[in-house]
Order: sequence, then structure tokens, then C-alpha cells
Amino acid sequence: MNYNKICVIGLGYIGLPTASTFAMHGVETLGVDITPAIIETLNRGDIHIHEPGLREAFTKALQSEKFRASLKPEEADAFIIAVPTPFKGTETGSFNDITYKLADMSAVIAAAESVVPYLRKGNVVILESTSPPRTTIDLVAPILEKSNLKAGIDFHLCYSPERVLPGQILRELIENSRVIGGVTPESAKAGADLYSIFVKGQIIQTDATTAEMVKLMENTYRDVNIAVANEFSRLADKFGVDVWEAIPIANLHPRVKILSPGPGVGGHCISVDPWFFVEAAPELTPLIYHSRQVNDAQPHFVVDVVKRSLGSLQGKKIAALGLAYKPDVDDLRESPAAEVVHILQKEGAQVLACEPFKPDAKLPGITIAPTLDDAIRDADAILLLVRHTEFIELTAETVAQKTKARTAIDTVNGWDVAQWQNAGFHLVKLGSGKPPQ
Ligand code: SAJ
Repeated sequence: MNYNKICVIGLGYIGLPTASTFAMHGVETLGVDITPAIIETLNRGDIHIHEPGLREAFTKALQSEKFRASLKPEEADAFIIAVPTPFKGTETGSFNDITYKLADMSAVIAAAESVVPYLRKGNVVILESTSPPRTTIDLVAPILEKSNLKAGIDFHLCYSPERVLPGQILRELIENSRVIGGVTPESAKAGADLYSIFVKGQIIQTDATTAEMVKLMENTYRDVNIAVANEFSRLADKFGVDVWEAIPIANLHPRVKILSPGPGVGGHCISVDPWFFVEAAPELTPLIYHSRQVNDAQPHFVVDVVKRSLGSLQGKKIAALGLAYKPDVDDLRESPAAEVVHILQKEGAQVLACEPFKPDAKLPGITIAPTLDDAIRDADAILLLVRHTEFIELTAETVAQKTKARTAIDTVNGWDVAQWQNAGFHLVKLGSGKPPQ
């Protein structure tokens, strides 16, 4: 199929890099978003998100005169829907003794509805948003069919998940393998033709529900793996074993790949997606459910370690290093580090946080110090929550000169115990087999 013009609906972390990449590859691309401020920003040549390489890619897309941004779709050869699918704020479902979160599909519904007036025979529509199984067939197809065109007959419909890692989106969009699930094999083929414009990795064609499951399986597998790593770290503390030594040894086994323990699992993907399976079939997913519970409980576990390290939290001043959901990104969504800070404060501690990637972030109830030095100066303890390179490269001697704290708690294996002890710190490391008494 020939693609002269496409419409990308949703210009966030995935939509904007995807639209820019298509435009850079010579396809006339209309980027659509419902937020006027985003459209204004883009049309004046600026971008609203931080992602390495995105500014350069977007500038190239603009210079090629192939990219425009608008509040409304237009007729096009293909429509790509890349809008968020978070979970609903307060509404939950329940089954037996478990309560689970529900996917909020309102943005997908609105995006599909916005395409209806512009849908023509022979078009291709692709859903990229992470979605519960059968969303493409049961939710999106009926909406698009309000156009009086039939999915798989008059127009092609596919599900193709994004699988890129924040921080490496531009490179991974092109190099990663891509799965395209069609409502018919012809739809999958049409979707594969579209992405082959820039994808250099393998393009695998399958059916839409398989593609939806593949995406959820990938992130669920990672969540379950991290949950077991977190349990291993608790067990290691109990048995006097250093989990940071034990995991790399176990991983020497050719068929074992245990991920790293930490303060919990955050972000808008891994901490969210497993719930889509639980919501779809709570009776079939006890392991997935309990893994979510383990990872969600990890911030409480960290607070308990801090409490035991300091005797009590009441009135204690704690410098929390890192608020992002993972190392070297500025994304604070669903961050376990922020959750740790909230719980510490609830238990009476006074926390000053430091987030070098977003020093001016506004998180309700959390005070962010302008600099690392300000955060640690008067602290009773320093708590390392995110493995940002800048924190890992700190030397204990330098820190010792800038703070009155002599207790440090490392939840991510960022610091060397001997080095910090030599500089006069009592360093407690999560999972090191030497938990505070
Ligand atoms: N984490 C650990 N231990 C680890 C690895 C991660 O505690 O060993 C934590 C991180 O600190 C973070 C969370 O897990 O809080 C998630 O981080 P991540 O790097 O595992 O994943 P994301 O959410 O940034 O991106 C994932 C990726 N999925 C997989 O690697 C299977 C990415 O490829 C997907 O595109 C993305 O989800 C998505 O959008 O679904």
C-alpha cells in the first residue's frame, strides 16, 4: 500500500516521536491532540516533552515541511491512535478477596470517535495504546464502524503496541522488532507496509488480540520478575546474604535472568499494564495480582528500613535523592520514590527531596530542594531512591563534607558500603544482608 498522508492521534511520549519519525521519512504527517497548548507549542517549533533526540527529530520533521499539528484529524491514508490508557482514579473492581484497578479507556474511545467522520474505504487504522485484551475487536472496531464501513472489509484495522524504552525512544522506534496484529491477515499486511517505512527491526504479523496480549505479557513478565527480585532482597536480609552479590551469581546460569530489587515499580507501563490482565480475568491471575501487591508494598518496606535505621521517624530530617520513576529520566509518573517520601512524611519525618532532572517539579505535599547540597545540608539521613548517574558518581568523602548526616540508606545498590563507612557514614543497603536492627 502507498501512504502519502497519515494522522497520528495523541502527541505524547509515543505519538510525537512516531509522528516526527514518519515525517522525517517523507510521509505527510498530521499530528493531532486535544490539548490546545500542545498544538500551539508544536506549531511554534517547540516541544513539550523531554526525550533525548526528540528536539532534533522534531526540528528535522518541521524543516521537511511534512509535519503539522492540529486539534482535529483530517482525511488521510492511515490513522495511528497513541493516546494514554491509565487506570481509573478511584473506581475499582473486585473478585473474591481481591480489589483491582480498572483501565480508563476514555481517551481511546474519544480518539476512535474523532476518526469516524474522516474514515474512508481503504484506510488503515492502528491502535498503539496499551489496552486490555480484545480492545481492538470489541471496543475500537464497533466505534469505527459507525462510519458504515466494515473493519477488515472496507478498511484495515490493527493493533501494534509501542515497545520503546523511555530515554531511548527515537532509536528503539526504528531498531526494535514490531508486532502488527490485524483483524484480518490483509489488515496486518497493510499495517506492516506502513511501519516498514522506518522500522529496521523485524516486523511480525499476527492477529490483533495476540498483539495485545504480547504487549501485556512483556510488561507483566517484567513486573513479576521484579517482584521476585524484591522478595529475594527481603529473604537475603533475613538470612544475612547480600542479594546484590547473589543475583549476579544466579544470573550466570544460562537460563536465569533475575532483575533488580529496588524501592518499587513505577512509570506508566509496568505498574499499570498487569492490571489489564487482572481486570480481564481476575480468576486466572493470582500470580500477576500478588506480584503487583509485592511491588506496590515495596515503598512501605523501604520506609520500615529507614525507620529501623533511625530508631524513629518523628521529626527526623531526611534528604530523599531522586523522585523520578527510574534512573536518568525526568518522568515522575507513578514513582515509587515519591510514594516513599509521602509515607515517610505521614510517619512524622521532614523530607527534602532532590530531583536533578526536574528541580522545579510540583508534586503535592513534596518539597524539592533547589540543589543536592541544599537537600543534604541539615539532614539526619540521606536516602538514595533513584539510581541517577549523578547520585551514583557522588563520592562519600565529598558528601560527608556537605552534610551533618552520618546515616545513609541505599535502596538501589548505588553506593559502595566500604567507601561510605570509611567516610564516616553508617550505610544501610536494602537487601545487603545487614538490615538495621
Ligand atoms: N525496575 C526495577 N528493577 C529492575 C528494572 C526496573 O525495580 O530491574 C523498576 C524501575 O525503576 C521502574 C519500573 O521498574 O520504576 C519500570 O521501569 P522499566 O525500565 O522496567 O520499564 P519502563 O516502564 O520504562 O518501560 C517498559 C519497557 N518494557 C519492557 O522492558 C518489557 C518498554 O520496552 C515498554 O515500551 C514500556 O514499558 C511501555 O511503554 O510499555
